[in-house]
Amino acid sequence: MPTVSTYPIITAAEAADLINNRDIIGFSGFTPAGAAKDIPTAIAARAKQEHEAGRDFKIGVVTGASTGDSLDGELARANAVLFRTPYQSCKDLRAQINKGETCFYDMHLSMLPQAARYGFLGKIKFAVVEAAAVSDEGEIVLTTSVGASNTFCNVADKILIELNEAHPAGLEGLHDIYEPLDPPHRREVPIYSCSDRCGSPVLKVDPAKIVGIVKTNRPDEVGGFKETDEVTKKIGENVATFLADELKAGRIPKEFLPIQSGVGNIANAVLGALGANPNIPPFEMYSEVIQDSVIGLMRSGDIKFGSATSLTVSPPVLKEVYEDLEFFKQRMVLRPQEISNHPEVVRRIGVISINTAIEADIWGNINSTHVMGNNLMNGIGGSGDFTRNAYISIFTCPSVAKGGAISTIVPMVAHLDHSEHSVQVLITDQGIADLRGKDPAERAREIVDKCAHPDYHDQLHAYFDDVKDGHTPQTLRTAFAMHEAFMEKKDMRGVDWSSKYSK
Ligand code: 0RQ
Repeated sequence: MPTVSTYPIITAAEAADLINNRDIIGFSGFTPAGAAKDIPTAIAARAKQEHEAGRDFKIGVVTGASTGDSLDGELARANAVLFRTPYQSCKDLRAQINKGETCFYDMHLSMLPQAARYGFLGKIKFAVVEAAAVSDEGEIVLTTSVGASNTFCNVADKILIELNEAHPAGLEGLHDIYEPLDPPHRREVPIYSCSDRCGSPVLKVDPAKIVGIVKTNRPDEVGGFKETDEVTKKIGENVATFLADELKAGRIPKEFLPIQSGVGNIANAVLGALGANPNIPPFEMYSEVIQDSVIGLMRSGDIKFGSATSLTVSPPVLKEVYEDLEFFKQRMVLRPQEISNHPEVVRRIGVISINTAIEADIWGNINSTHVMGNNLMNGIGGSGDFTRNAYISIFTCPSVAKGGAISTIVPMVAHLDHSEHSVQVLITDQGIADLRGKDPAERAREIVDKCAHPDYHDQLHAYFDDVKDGHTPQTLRTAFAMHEAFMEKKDMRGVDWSSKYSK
């Protein structure tokens, strides 16, 4: 790749000065991996100056998914976010969203790029993308994520690049950039197995749109994971047991099928357990994120190939990958999120999806995003892209949260992200509820008996055992009694259905 010679080399502050109040900006980043860092921080500093001078200054922030603190954290603390989409996991931004100070549109991640192209998000003025290399011809080697960077560069009027020396130019070849045409001209996405490539290793942009390059040397801000504890270990083992049994029963083909795994501590532990189970053959991943545990499993040969849109690994693990880049480039590909999460491909290649719930109800509906029905945690992310189209869709969660005061199994979810029609298997540390081919009353018994914590068995049975009315024997008067109990006395245990809510 030729060196940069034709573009203006500017400082992050100079880049920030190009931005106008209320501009909508598409930033690179899917998780903190590959997220823009210096320019958003400089925009935050500019916003503070503007505010001190009594002027309004906010920007629309569109990204691939969550980002790092130097993007979401800095902009949120500077009160510089006009709106945010499609996903976030930042403490300070979350607080503003939950206070109603910042608008947040929670979107399926596969749909974000087309929404940007269709103009549904407004005019994206700037794309701000992190790169490992840029050629004079406008060929960009992206870094640890693709996300929606290709689309942002395509639709934006102007492109600003953070050329980050922390990532080697040898990353060229890791990515596969393919962007579908829009209806009515769209064709099938030509991917028939996890390792298929159908695009370009570099992102090609109009060089005339590149208005500045900011040179930097900053690592991704990916945090580590909590150590696997007894609960997450048990959840992981239960997932592995379920999949090994499905394989034995012939409901999963003997070659096995690609795995998708969500983000977070539980997802990381589940993958570790799959790799450790001798009854599960080496497998491939068609997922959105490659997390720490995948790297060890690639080394051991338990994971044969990983397709994702981001390499979200902690700094020591990224160092390990960069030290042996050729080994890992043969075993992984990073695609645009529109392709890594594409419903057509997920359905075609038979992805087994494994995502994490905040709570599940006894009918199989899942809440992935809101605590007690109103406070946003992170967002739906890619969980819906995969769940709705999976060969088998699995949700996992601990049976209780907050030291046992919250049952994650409730009569009715306080917010609905994935409906009973899309959810096939629920797995907690207590056991495995197989919901396939079961009617609502059967599902309720299966979920309570197999997945609920013993402290809540009697209480949950008391909710539905004597309700005989309707196909789904729900009682709207009492459906949120456990949530109400938590809000009143910080504990869901001991709800007395008979005295408080007579049927
Ligand atoms: O809070 O740390 O303050 O105790 O939620 O829970 O158990 O550490 O689990 O890190 O795996 O995150 C669903 C949030 C799980 C994540 C969620 C509290 C609990 C703890 C975190 P504390 P854990 P994880 C593609 C896939 C949606 C998006 C998705 C997520 C904190 O997996 O955001 O799937 N998923 N994307 O105590 C109150 C409950 C609770 C609860 C848990 N019922 N009530 N608090 N918590 N259950 C990824 C992308 O798209 C990038």
